[in-house]
Order: sequence, then structure tokens, then C-alpha cells
Amino acid sequence: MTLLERMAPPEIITTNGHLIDYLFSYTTIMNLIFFFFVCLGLFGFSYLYSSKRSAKGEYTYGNKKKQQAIVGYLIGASVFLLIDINITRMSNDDMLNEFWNFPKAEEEVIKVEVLAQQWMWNFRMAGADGEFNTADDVLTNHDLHLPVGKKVEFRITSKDVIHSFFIPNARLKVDAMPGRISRMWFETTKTGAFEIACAEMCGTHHYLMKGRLHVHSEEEWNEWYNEAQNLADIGNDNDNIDNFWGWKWESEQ
Ligand SMILES: [Cu+2]
Repeated sequence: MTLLERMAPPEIITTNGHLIDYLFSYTTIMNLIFFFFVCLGLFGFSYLYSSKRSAKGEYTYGNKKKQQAIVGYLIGASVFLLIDINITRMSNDDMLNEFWNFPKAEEEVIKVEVLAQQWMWNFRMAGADGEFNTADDVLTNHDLHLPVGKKVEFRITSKDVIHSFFIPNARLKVDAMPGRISRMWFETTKTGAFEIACAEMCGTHHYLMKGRLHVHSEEEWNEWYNEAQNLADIGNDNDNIDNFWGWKWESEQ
């Protein structure tokens, strides 16, 4: 693996992950452009007004108002408008139109409940009855299995401290907080195995909260899901609070 490949961001596996990369690229490029102008001014004026080329230094009482206005307001305003305001505008558009634009109730969505705990990820999907918190729920730890080409919605909470559910390949990260349900969604576009991480320092074994996201083809996933449901009866013990942490899924939460 070359250095450039190592520095490249993780492969994008969702329909809207590129929006985040675009924001990063835009910020970097705009900063490079302004950095170039700052260097041009710094080195240019150093050259123009070096001791060889100009008269001896003299005391000055500052710039005239007009010069101040041009330098101060023009440069300030262009940085503010091109970088600050534009990034705010673009990220707000992305938030409202994509990341907070959750799949509608009538759409086909894979629903996943996530419970973070020190130091593990618990995942829950509804079984054949489509209801959460029933005996046929499909539970997994660390590993999350999803089909490709489907919208997936997550409801995330925590059992103990604040964690952060982070899928780098999806460019998404949402805090998992006790007593509160956070939401997140994406649509998968690629099969494979990808990393899930906790992005909030949550205790001594924080590093152990490394999960795996497996994106399967639809047939493969169906096979896994059917098999997992058969196993569910054994794994789902209603009296065992450690296994039975789910909640009813409400369309507006
Ligand atoms: Cu954590």
C-alpha cells in the first residue's frame, strides 16, 4: 500500500457519504487559495520593500481610512462569505435534505436498534412479526449484518455512559446517550466488511468497542436473517434483562 493510498479516506459505502467528503475538499481548497494569497502578500511585500529597494524606514501614523476599508473589509468579507457562510449553507442543506431527511413510514426500511454499553455494541432487528421487543427479535453483538441497496434506519441509545456510534465508511457519527434515543439513517451501496467504532472516550476499554458492519447481497442477507430468526428463540430470554433491552419502534421518535 502506497503512502497516498494510506492517506486516502475510507471507501464510501452509502448514497450520501460523498457530501461530507465534498465539504472537506471545499474547505481544504478554499483554505489553500487564501493561504496562497497570504503568502503572496507576505513574501511579495517583503521583496518590494526590502532595504535595497526602498528608502530608510520612517514613522507612520497608520493607514488612511480608505486603505483600511479596502484591506480590512474586502479580505475579511471574502473569507467570511466564501468559506464560513458557504460551508454553513452547504452543511445545512445536506443536513435538511439528506441526513435529517429520514425514510418515510411507508418506505421499505431496515430498522435497527442499537444499544451501546461499556464496551460493546448490541444490535436488534425485528423478527418476522415486524415488531420490536418480541421473542423473535434478531440480536447480535459487535457484528451488524445489512443488505446492500436498502435504506437502514438506526435508533441508538446507551446503557451506561455516553458513547458515539461511528461508521467511517458511511461518514456518519451519532452520540449514544443514556435516557435518550438518537437517530441515523443511510442507504448502502457496496457489499463487504467495514469498521464500526466508538468515537467517544467511554472508559478504560473504549478501544474494545470495535464492531464490524457486514453488508451482504440481498439473497445472502435473507439467508442470514432467516437463520438468525430460528436462533432467536434460544437467545431471546424475556426474563434476562441483558438480552431484553429493546423498545417499541415508533415512527416519530
Ligand atoms: Cu464507547
